[in-house]
Amino acid sequence: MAMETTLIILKPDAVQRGLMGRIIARFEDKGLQIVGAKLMTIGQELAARHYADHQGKPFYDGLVKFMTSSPVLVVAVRGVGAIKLCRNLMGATFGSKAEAGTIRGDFGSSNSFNLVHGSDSPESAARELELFFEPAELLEYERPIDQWVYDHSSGSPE
Ligand code: IDP
Ligand code: MG
Repeated sequence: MAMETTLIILKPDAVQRGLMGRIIARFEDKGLQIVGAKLMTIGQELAARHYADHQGKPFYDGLVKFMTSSPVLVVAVRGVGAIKLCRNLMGATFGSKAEAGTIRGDFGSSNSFNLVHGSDSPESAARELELFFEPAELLEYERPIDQWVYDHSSGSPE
C-alpha cells in the first residue's frame, strides 16, 4: 500500500453543527496525519470545478448551493492507503444508510447534508488537492508517533 494524501472537506453542516473537532479526531485516531487545513467559503466556480463529474445530475444544483452556503474546513490527510481508509471512516454517501461507527452513520441522517467529502481515487485526490491547496500549503513533517502507527520493520511503513 502506498503513502497517499487525500482531500477531505468538512462540509457546511459539519462546521455549523460544531462537529469539526470530533470529525477531525476520527481521522487522527486512525493514525492519519493532517498535512494541510484551511477554513474557507467555497465560491460558485470552485464548487463547479470540484463537482464537475456531477454536473447535470438531479442533485447537482442543490449540492452546489449547499457547499457554497457557509464555510467549510478543507483538510489534506496523509497515510498509507489514506484514500480508502478515509472513505471507510466516512461511511456510505447517505447518512440514512451509513453504518453506525462511521462519521456519516454516527453524526448525520440526511442524504445531502452528509458532513464530509473525501476523494474517491488517487486521480481525484490529486485533482482535488490541487484545486484547494497550493503545493507549499501541504506540509512535510515527521511525527515520532508514526514509529507506533506503522510497522517499519520491512523498511517501509506497513
Ligand atoms: P460521495 O460524497 O459519497 O462520494 P457522490 O456520489 O460523489 O457521493 O455525491 C457527492 C455529494 O452529492 C454527496 O456527498 C451528497 O452530498 C450529494 N448527493 C449525492 N447523491 C445525492 C442524492 O441522491 N440526493 C441528494 N444529494 C446527493
Ligand atoms: Mg464522490
